[in-house]
Amino acid sequence: MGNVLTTDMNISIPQEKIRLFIDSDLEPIYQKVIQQERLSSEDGLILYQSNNLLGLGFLANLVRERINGNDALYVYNQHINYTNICRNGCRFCAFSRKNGEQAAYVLSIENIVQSLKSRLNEPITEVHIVGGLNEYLPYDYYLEMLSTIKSIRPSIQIKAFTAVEVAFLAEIFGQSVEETILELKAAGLTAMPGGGAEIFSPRVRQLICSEKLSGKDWIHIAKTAHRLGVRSNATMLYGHVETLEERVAHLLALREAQDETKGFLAFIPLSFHPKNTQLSDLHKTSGFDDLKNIAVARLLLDNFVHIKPFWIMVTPKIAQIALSFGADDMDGTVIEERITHMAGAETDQVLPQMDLIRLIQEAGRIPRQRDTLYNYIEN
Ligand code: V47
Ligand code: SF4
Repeated sequence: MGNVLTTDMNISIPQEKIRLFIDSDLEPIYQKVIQQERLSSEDGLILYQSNNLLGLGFLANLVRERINGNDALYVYNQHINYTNICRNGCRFCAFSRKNGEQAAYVLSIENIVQSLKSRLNEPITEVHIVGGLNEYLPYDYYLEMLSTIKSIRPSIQIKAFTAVEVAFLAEIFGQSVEETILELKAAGLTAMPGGGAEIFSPRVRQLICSEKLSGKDWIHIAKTAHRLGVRSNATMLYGHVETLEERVAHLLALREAQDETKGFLAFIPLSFHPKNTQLSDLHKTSGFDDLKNIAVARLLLDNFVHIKPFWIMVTPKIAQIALSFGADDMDGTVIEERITHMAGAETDQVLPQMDLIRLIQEAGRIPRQRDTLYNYIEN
């Protein structure tokens, strides 16, 4: 029986066991993975084209355990979607409304204060804030939102405003992206969420979000934030009109940016939810594709430390299984998420901390509470 040395941790895996998972298409990639060689775009396509889900998971898990050991992270957080009024009309979005339209809303600073105050008894460490591109809000609204949150809960970390919102604020208030980020940071911003990346391909953007900033601009804003000391996340919206080649190109563009700045904290694949959108004739993604996206991301994004399934979108069950397919982060408790629920997500609004811990433990991993910047919080 031949043994193969798999990682620098000197784990040896019997050949027959490997053959259970790895077929001839994946064999060269397996060799690269154990040599810790960077995968190419051709490798990425082979991975996406493979239906050997267990093989993909086996490979991704080797990398996951090399980077993250047996830990699985979660954060105690709260979401606030401050407005759904948006000048864009992305075809995949069920959340946005035009000003004056039925169900259009803006949360006042007082509403946000109430929402935070109602949960002061919970050990929330992060507030996650995103909204539409609302031309009717003054600049002070954004700064006041951040500083007021900090005054109510000084230790809370604020992960707010995607690159799309930052570009919008800079544009409509006539200042540079740098100035905008620095002012938000001074008002209390800790990090930026990864939304708005969608798929970088201009072809896809033209079809699904023609008014949104380009993929190149999204990356430019993320890199600018990193340069100014604001870390951020990265996402990819999959399961609509994109090709597998376009998914690979998206991931490699993120990898290139990360080589440059090391500023991305985590990558989160977002599964498209079609209900109530202009693309409602498309199907929801399958659990198979959800797990495949986690595994391929883990394998291609060799310079990202954390891969996070968003349980609100893929369900807690898939997120739990994803912990064996490359993922190491369960996101968080999430309270009051609107964007995916407007698009037909049937998941709950809240996953209590005890449930997150149980899901992680049942998956054979060690639960670790983290903060926004991925520092461990000892309980
Ligand atoms: O930018 C919009 C996506 C994003 C739909 O950084 C949709 O920790 C699926 O970015 N179906 C917002 N997705 C959510 C987001 C996010 C979520 C969780 C964690 C983090 C993080 C970031 O949701 C949008 C867009 O890409 N989205 N509509 C839809 N129908
Ligand atoms: Fe507006 Fe964002 Fe929805 Fe696009 S995805 S319409 S930018 S809220």
